[in-house]
Amino acid sequence: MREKFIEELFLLGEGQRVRIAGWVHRRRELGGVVFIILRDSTGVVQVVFKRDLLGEEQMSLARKLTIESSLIVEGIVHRDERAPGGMELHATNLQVFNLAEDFPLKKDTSKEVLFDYRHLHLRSRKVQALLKIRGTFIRSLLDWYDDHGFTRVEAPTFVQAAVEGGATLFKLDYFGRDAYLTQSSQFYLEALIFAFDNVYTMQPSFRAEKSRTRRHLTEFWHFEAEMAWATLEDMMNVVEDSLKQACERTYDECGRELDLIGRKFEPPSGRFPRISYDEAVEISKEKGVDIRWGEDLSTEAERAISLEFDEPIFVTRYPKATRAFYHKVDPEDNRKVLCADLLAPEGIGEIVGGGQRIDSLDELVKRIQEENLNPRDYYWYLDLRRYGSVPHSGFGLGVDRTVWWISGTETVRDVIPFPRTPTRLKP
Ligand code: NSS
Repeated sequence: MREKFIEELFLLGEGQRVRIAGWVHRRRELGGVVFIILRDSTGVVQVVFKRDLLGEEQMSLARKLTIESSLIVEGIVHRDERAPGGMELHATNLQVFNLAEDFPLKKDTSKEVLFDYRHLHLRSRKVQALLKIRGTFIRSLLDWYDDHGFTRVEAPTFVQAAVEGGATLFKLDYFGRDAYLTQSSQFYLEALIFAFDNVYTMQPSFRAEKSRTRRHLTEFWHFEAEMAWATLEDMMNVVEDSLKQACERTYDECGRELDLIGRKFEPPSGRFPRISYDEAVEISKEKGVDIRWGEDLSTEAERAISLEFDEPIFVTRYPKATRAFYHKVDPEDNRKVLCADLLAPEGIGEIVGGGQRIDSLDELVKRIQEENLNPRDYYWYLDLRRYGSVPHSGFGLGVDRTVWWISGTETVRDVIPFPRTPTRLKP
């Protein structure tokens, strides 16, 4: 129905005729002339409605236009330095598709109400920019894996056993049996490496995290990769290389969007520092965080550490008790496991968690029993250690958290179209 998107108008010459479509972003009337800022997915343009070009009937239609009304307009390109972007469209024909009711979102609408109206608020130029950054980051990340010999796979959402511990499981009734929403596709990816060596997936994971924090969603987008014949170090190299390229491309392609949200994002360029859990605990203590060796890094500890660095940092080899049962024990210190978290800078904290997996059947059975889990629930996962087991490693990257870091917004909720939290199930 349209001939051009708005951003294409700025390439047209004086006097050219064109038909565009969009929504009323702003409107004002001055001396009988109606000025509309029209918006589509590519940008905004000023459209001028004057009686001499439109006639009385269409002019009275233009006067009635409300915010978010949808319309198709034909007009003539007019170069004018006073117009935003140096160009405006002088309307010759107006077709109103929907005269919008009074738009409920105003300048002073509170943040919580904006989330109640997320289905409308996501038209705002700011949310639009954030979601564009998100889309660009995801595409750039997946490109890296497609270009480096990884096969894309999928895993089920309904599962029968926990990956990351029972505390955050969403339980549901599955035709009279207990089932859960998946916390991670990791175990399925581990099965798939025997067919494809290197695999990845990106799909939602679910966590019943009761606390409402700036960095938790109950449903989040999880990018996960798993690699056969790979050590913890191999895994960290893959995370680093892919994340650097994805950040760089997002920066290159989303300059306009980053400007629009006022974000000065520097894509990481140097090597990501790698520090041990022991060093992380020392840094946290120096910064006044209350932490004892053996505990997981708290949000405050992660924050303190990540503020010390300009690049994302890997923290490696945490105590066994802080990690899920599937982690391989560190051969150099059996109190620890071969794992790594990547902490984003600026106080953001963990965006990636992963490590090397237990590859021995006996060791895995022992760890499952130690955690008071039922080995029968993990029969197929154990089979992977019976038939051609290999050293292997993998990780999960929180897509929402990573985009949150890139865009520097207040909370992780800002960068997903329809956030799910303990208190939010709509829209
Ligand atoms: O729990 S993780 O640290 N690790 C796993 O689930 C592994 N089984 C992944 C794997 O090795 N294949 O979660 C991974 C990442 C974590 O670093 C966060 O960035 C993100 O997933 N994550 C979340 N993002 C948003 N909200 C919540 N609640 C959340 N939980 C984890």
